[in-house]
Parts: sequence; structure tokens; C-alpha cells
Amino acid sequence: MRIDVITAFPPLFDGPLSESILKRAQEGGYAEIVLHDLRSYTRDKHRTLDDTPYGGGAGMILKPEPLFECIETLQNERSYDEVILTTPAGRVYNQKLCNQLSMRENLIVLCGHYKGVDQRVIDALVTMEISIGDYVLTGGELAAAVIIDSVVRLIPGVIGDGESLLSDSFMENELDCPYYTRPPEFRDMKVPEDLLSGDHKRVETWRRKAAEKLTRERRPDLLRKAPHGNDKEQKS
Ligand code: 6GU
Repeated sequence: MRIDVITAFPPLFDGPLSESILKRAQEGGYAEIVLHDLRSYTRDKHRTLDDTPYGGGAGMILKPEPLFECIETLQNERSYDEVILTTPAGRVYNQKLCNQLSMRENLIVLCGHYKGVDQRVIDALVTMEISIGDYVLTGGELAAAVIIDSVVRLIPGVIGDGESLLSDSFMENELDCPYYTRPPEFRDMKVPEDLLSGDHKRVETWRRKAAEKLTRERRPDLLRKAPHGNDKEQKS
């Protein structure tokens, strides 16, 4: 999978992309993530990225010219499955959308910034607008990093332990159970006996019940969702 990220602030991605699983995914050739500094697609002397909105009001709007220049340059080199804009006005991101994106070949992620993006960019070039939740970020970069992280880890081979991905996919409808590691007793706090039993069946039963209890307590909304395989979204 190839992901081209268009941003006015490339250094914001240095941390998330250069550590741990995302680092390994790129080094192993599973994901190619290419950052494009929007400023290098400007043509004016001052390398202007934004301007005031017509009609007035606070905040700045990303100008259309550098964005058209950048996206069209990329599209001349290969075809893209989606041109994604990160914006609080987008559809709210979830695991189902994440799964779908992980099966795409080439993605462009355009990071919204300032007050917004000239609407003509959205109308002509953007195919999908995504928000990562109902709160406001200073810009779309952190949202883009969240999307990239969640998508890349699903590419087959990126996470070695297939078991781990399998139990994650469970999370679409239920939270995962609590986990413990050694020592069996720490400051008077004991690991549940079933987990120490060495009896695989007992362990599985404990985990299933613990997951169900946690979900019922914290996220009863998940239990009301359609079962596995049926991806109808909940209405409310
Ligand atoms: Cl994608 N962008 C911004 N600026 N804020 C957000 C968001 C995106 N998703 C949630 N809040």
C-alpha cells in the first residue's frame, strides 16, 4: 500500500511514522508513506498557502492552487483509490471504515488546516472526508496520523502475531478482556486464578465472561450493534 500525505507541517509526522510498528511496516515494504510539503507546490514569491475567506470572518483558508498542483501531480503518476481530507465535517472514523481503507492500494491523505480548505478542492478532487471524532484539533495532521496508524497495522504481515489481529477484530462488537502478566501477586493484588490454571478452557471462559462484563458496564451501545459479518451501522 502507498499513502501520500499532503501537509503544510511535515515534521508533525516524524514521530508517529518513525517508531515501532509503522517504522517496521515501511522498512519491510508493506507500506510506503510519502510526505509532501504543500509549500513546495506554491509558485508565488512568498510561497503562500492560505488566504482570508471571501465574505470575511476569522481564520484562514487553504488556497486551491497548491493543492490542485500537488494532487494532480500525484494523479499523473498513478491512480488513487481515494483522496481523503481530514476535517471535523467528515464522516466519523471507525474500525469498519479502517478495515475498508486497509484493502486499498493507493491513498492520498490531505491534511485540512487553519479554518478550512477552499471548497473547490473538495468538490473537484476529494473523494472522502473523514473526522476522527467529535472534538476539534488544531489541524488535520494528528487525525491523518491516527488513520494511517490504524490502517497500516491491518496490512497482512505488518503485525506478525495473527492471533492479535483476530482478537482485535472482535472489538468491533465487544471490548477486549483485562490482561495480566507476571508476577502472580503484586502489592497484595492477585491475578485471577482461572488465568493461572493452565487450563485452556477455563482461561477462555474467564476471558469471554470478563469481556462481556466490561462491555456491558462501559459500552452497552456496542452490544446493541449488529453481530459479526453484518455491517449495518447503528442508527442513533
Ligand atoms: Cl480530521 N480535523 C480537525 N481539525 N479536527 C478534528 C478532526 C479532524 N477530527 C476530529 N477533530
